[in-house]
Amino acid sequence: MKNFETIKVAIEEGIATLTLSRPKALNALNATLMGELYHFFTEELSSLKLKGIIITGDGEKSFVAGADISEFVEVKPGESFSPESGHKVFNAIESCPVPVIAAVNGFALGGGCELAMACHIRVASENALFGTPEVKLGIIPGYGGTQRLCQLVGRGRALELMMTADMIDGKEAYRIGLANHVVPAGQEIAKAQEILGKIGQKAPLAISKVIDSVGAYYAHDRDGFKSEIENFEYLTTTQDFREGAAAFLEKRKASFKGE
Ligand code: CO8
Repeated sequence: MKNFETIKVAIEEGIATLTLSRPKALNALNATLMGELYHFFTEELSSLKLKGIIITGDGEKSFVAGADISEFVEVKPGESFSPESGHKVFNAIESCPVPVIAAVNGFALGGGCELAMACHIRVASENALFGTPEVKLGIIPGYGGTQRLCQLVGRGRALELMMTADMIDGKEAYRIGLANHVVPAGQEIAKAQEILGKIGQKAPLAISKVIDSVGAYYAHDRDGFKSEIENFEYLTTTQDFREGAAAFLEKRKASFKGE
């Protein structure tokens, strides 16, 4: 695997933990980190045969404190710049065929909150702080956050969070549905591992098609019901489908091969 400058990768029992590591900038997303994330999800993933991925931030203080604001000053007055390449990175995470869990420790602000939202599941520590402070900088969330926040917490709460730039802690994020779980500080990775352990016992191709079918619900250019039918039909041709049914009837644990 490529040697990353800003991401520490540890793989154990089929679970890759990606620790985003720019501690001096509270793990802010600079161009290098975004490029490395994209590389992992598009170039490395398929050869790794993973059961799941956990994304977390280095240190106790921060998951990711947003896009790297120091890179904003490179934009000349009167010029615009596009967050489109960032969309590609987060879309690659969202459509990843194996489950991706954000283990949110500390600040998840701006692009950090957006990154957590692009993951399939969010486990927040009690001391996590989520927020979308972009309007304080004269911009709006630009990595899909205006859309994904609505999907997760509904229009009213999303508008309030984006317009006030208020931060909310892990318990509040859980209460409004932004986080799937809230756990005492330091237990977020263990909780994410526990969830991936459960998912890892199920048929991997079926898991990937759950992700794809749910993705189709939110994609404006896809018919979700049609995608479900196609995915279902495909899964009935797999060996795992035969194994799952046989194991049930033989009252034994299924042994899935992802084939
Ligand atoms: N970018 C760059 N550096 C940062 C960032 C950041 N987002 N956040 C923190 N840092 C740096 C600080 O500059 C500081 O560096 P130094 O020690 O060299 O001065 C170091 O990290 C520690 O930070 P603080 O001293 O500020 O720590 P505090 O505990 O006092 O405060 C906060 C922590 C509240 C997190 C504070 O640092 C802060 O408000 N950070 C900025 C948060 C923010 O506004 N994030 C949103 C950024 S915009 C965004 O994400 C848009 C996404 C879409 C972009 C599309 C682009 C194409």
